[in-house]
Amino acid sequence: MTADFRTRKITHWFALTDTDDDGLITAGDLDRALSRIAFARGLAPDSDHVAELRRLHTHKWRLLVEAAGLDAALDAVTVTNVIRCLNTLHNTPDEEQLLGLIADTWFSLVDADGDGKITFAEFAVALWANGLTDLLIIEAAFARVDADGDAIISREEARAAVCDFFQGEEETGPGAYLLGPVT
Ligand SMILES: [Ca+2]
Ligand SMILES: [Ca+2]
Repeated sequence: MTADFRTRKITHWFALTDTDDDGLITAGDLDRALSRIAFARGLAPDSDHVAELRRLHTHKWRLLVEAAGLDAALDAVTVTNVIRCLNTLHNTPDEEQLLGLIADTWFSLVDADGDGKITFAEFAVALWANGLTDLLIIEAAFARVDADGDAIISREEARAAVCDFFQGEEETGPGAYLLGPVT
């Protein structure tokens, strides 16, 4: 039986985030993801900006681990852990808080010039760092997130897309294609 669309999206996100393919997301995976995007953006690894992004990443990691009801000292989660965690949180205020934080962290990572808008170029760099290199897929993903079609992803559009990615069941939702095609 094919899993529901929401579960498939979460599994897709997990596979992209599990950079060394060992079936676990560790703090190291998040750190590698951060390093890739910092590299793609030309940021110095020891810059204050990267330190701030790393702090946000660590905070997000702790929230996820704690929300999953796991030992806060745990340094690895499986896809089963993540799905159970997100199912437990589904439609609670804690889910709103976690997804809001994920959306804000994602926005800060992607908005390279910090002007509060994500351009197509900024978006493409971020998806490229996530392992998505097909320009047609990146264009389609951008168009879906840019709900009002002004060629800019606003904070609100980013938040709507991230929330839809982790919460929505609709294959036509604004976040459904955020990380490319979901199998
Ligand atoms: Ca920008
Ligand atoms: Ca827009």
